[in-house]
Amino acid sequence: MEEITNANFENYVGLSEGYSEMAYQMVSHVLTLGYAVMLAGLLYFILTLKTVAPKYRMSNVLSGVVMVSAFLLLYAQANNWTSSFTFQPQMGRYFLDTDGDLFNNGYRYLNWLIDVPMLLFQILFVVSLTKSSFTSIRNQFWISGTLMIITGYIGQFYEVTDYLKFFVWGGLSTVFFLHILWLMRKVIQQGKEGIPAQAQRLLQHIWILFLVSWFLYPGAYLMPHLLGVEGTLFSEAGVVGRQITYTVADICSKVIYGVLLGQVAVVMSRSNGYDHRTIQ
Ligand code: RET
Repeated sequence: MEEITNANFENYVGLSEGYSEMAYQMVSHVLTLGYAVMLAGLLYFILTLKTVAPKYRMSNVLSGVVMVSAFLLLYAQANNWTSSFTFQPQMGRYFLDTDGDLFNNGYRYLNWLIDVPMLLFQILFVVSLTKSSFTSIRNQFWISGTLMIITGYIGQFYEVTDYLKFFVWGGLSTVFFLHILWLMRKVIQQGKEGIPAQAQRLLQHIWILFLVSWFLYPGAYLMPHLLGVEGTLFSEAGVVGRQITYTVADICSKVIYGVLLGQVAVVMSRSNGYDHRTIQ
């Protein structure tokens, strides 16, 4: 096999078996869906800004920041896919284009570097903490969020060539991830105290959405090694599965999360006497 060193497994599959038309197009389409949803989300968060009282508007603003950065980076990620593989008519499949750029999921990680702290801060503008300090939670979110991503970013370069490094960096990243989960649980528990029942229910849904969608990211990191020691997903099915997993996770953790937080803010605004339906 030619030497492609620390490349992601998408390149190894593209070099050996190549991609069928269906696998190649599914990845291309799901990546396109990803950035299109971010632009649609941006429109939604701008247009709903006035449905919440001014003190909650930072939540919409942060969702807007997340949408712009995700749109740009996912656009780059989608172009990276189409420029890395080319159709070979004699084989009827797509193969790695060895003249150009290889495919790398790193664009996503750099996007998370912006979005993860924003998504974590965002909830602090909607809920009120009863016991913990805003600044302390914000700083812990920021530090653990950044370290979780940087360690994972390094680890992903070794997913094919050095399992030890891959699992050690991934394990380190998981420690920071568990810290974030613990903090978020605390924020949601405290946030539920003394607010209307409808807002409490929404916060419970946000917690479940958060848990499920954030766990998809480490799942995608492990994708080439899932199902058996050899990794049955070290194949085009794994490649398609990984990009679908990332896109579902992105839509849930950025867009649906922002929409639900906006709904909590609407309920809270109304209970404080701000109702956008009756404001001229
Ligand atoms: C990594 C590396 C392997 C271990 C763990 C990871 C966790 C990643 C997470 C990413 C969340 C990203 C979000 C982005 C939204 O814009 C880095 C894959 C635990 C939880 C929410």
